[in-house]
Amino acid sequence: MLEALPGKLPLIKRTYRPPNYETPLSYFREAVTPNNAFFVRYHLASIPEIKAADWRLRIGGEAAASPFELTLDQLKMEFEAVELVSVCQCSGNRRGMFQPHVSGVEWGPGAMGNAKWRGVRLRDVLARAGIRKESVEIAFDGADVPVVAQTPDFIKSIPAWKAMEESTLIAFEMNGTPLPHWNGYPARIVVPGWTATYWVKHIVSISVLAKPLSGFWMNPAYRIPKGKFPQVDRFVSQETDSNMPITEMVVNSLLTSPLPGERIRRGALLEVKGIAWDGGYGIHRVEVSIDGGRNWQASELGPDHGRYAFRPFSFRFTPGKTGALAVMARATNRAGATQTFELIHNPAGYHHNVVQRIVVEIV
Ligand SMILES: Nc1nc2c(c(=O)[nH]1)N[C@H]1C(S)=C(S)[C@@H](COP(=O)(O)O)O[C@H]1N2
Ligand SMILES: [Mo]
Repeated sequence: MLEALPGKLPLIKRTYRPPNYETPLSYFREAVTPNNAFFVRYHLASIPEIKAADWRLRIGGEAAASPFELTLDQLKMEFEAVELVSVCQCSGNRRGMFQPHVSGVEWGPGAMGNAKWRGVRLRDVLARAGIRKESVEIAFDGADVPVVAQTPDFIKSIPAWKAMEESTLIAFEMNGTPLPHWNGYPARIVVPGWTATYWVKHIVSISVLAKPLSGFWMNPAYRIPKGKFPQVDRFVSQETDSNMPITEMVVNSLLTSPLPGERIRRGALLEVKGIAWDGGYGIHRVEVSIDGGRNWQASELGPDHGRYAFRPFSFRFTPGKTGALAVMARATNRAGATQTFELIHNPAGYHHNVVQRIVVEIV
């Protein structure tokens, strides 16, 4: 069901309150996702419309030596601006395709997008607050709040080492314009490589913590079983004996053309196209199969917008006989990790990176 939020194009409505809207497949034919088609995900239903002049960002916490506050102008003027292209992907992207079914928002493949983010380095802002040696995590709180008191506020943290990486940003622009309201105006956290749960929108408070953050959205939410995924980044301060927080995205790809069920003429050139991405190692290759997975051939990779961005791929061939034809694509990253053929089941429905199989009709 397509429906437009104010300022957005019609998107696939998953829930209205809180707003959860998915990007239709056609927008992934472009390597950069337009702002007005970018997916929207919220856990809380009370989302204030923030005016730039009223907004303040507080930086503090028990392990910050000198807490302070910033206006939007100060954030933009007093720190060096940086730009990078990065995928923002919900941990639960493709959850709706889990078999057996798991509970949660029933996302198809469009709970993600790729944008050029402009902002300042989180570490530069933290440096001004003077991070003490005992700091373990940096916590983020946005301006949105729960509607009922039983719902916990959405507060997320990342390890101090990740906060200090030069790619971790406080972003105020997306694809050359101020962030859209639904994507975190006036500023959001950008954690390239890591799933979007850490990319807190409408950021109003950053806390330097001397002990691990507790709270529903850290545990039990956003956890994966230990040892089941080829996840490399560790969030050690949050690990338990059996599970750990989700961290970086696993390598994945999405076929954008042809579409399932499409009828294609025998003898006409068929172009298989799609995008591939991972948690920041960069895409090494994408192989395509046009015989249901028996044989695999290298596709051609498109422009490289950096190791955190969507990498387009394409593969051309001319189908020689009529009938059903299964197209598949499998991405491998520069760390040697590749997509799975079998779903790695987990109770929250995260990290779905099963190789797709699209059947078209050659006529
Ligand atoms: N303030 C706030 N930030 C948030 C969330 C939220 O509920 N509130 N959800 C997170 C999750 S789980 C995702 S997937 C991304 C979605 O980003 P988008 O809405 O810009 O696409 O925002 C993250 N940041
Ligand atoms: Mo998410």
